[in-house]
Amino acid sequence: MNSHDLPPGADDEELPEPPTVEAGVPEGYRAGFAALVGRPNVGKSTLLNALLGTKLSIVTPKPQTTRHRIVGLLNEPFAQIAFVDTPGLHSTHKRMLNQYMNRSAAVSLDDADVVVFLIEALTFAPEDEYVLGRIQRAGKPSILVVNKVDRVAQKDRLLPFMNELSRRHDWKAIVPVSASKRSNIASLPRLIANELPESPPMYPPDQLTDRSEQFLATEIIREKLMLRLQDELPYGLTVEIERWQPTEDGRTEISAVVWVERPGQKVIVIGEAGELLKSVGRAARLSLNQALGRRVHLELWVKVKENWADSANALKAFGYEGS
Ligand SMILES: Nc1nc2c(ncn2[C@@H]2O[C@H](COP(=O)(O)OP(=O)(O)O)[C@@H](O)[C@H]2O)c(=O)[nH]1
Ligand SMILES: [Mg+2]
Repeated sequence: MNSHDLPPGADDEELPEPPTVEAGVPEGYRAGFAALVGRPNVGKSTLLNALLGTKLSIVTPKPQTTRHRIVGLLNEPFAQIAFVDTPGLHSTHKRMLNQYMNRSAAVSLDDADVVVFLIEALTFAPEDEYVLGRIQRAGKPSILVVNKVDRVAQKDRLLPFMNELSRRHDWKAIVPVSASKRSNIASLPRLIANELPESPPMYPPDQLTDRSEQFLATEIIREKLMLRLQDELPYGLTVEIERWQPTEDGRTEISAVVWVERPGQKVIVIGEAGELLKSVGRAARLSLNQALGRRVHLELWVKVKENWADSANALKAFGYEGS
């Protein structure tokens, strides 16, 4: 993934010296990957959206909302930072889907130039300890972001907390923030860029993400479902785009399937008189209009595939493959 690394054989004698400064790139310009890591629910996706100033990664109050790795690109005059939002690293590997999520987070850590480790203010749980262990083994420059400081009533408790953590690891910086209120995040791009290699940009400057519109659409629909469903059900569903058809008048017709694991779940997702699914459809359509910058027509269907989250074939078919 480090596309700015020199290709193999770049030191062969026949090859001309690579130019040290690319045309149009200011001296000292940097580019690279910054992995956002932390246990589920610490606010990684919220921070990514806050830094990009746009909603890219879905957010719900439920842990393990993010299932896929997603790259969000921040272009600054001095750097291009490719933020990698990851599913939270967690130490329990219950199902095949969870293993995929953990693998995907671990790969991001291995591929990163710099690690941004999020924790919640005044909390350092065993799961945080687990992630810190992974970071220390990865041996990358790391920045500690102490999130959700808006929830701390006694601000004087923050400093001792951060002092304690500063002794745990050789951090490049420790930054207290509130991702959801976007407070104190302005210094982060510069601190992160300092740890990136000097390199021309890796992606075109107008690109926001490495993911397709179809992918973003499935994520938005899943977010609206997760926000409306209780208990375990949000973890038993996934969304697949069945039809994606631009129309002559500039709209996009989208037909998507919500896959659940059991017939009983289908009844719940549809809701009484179809109300729940209708409300998900409405909310998703509004959000899609905004995300895609054009009007969409959205149709949702609910179908059952028994135990898809534990089936290698189903996971692959639904896009949970590789990392
Ligand atoms: N109070 C507060 N809540 C936050 C903050 N950042 C994120 N959250 C909430 O924490 C929950 C999990 O956020 P999310 O970004 O999905 O966490 P992730 O699992 O690490 O990606 C959501 O309900 C967010 O609204 C913050 O700075 N302050
Ligand atoms: Mg997330």
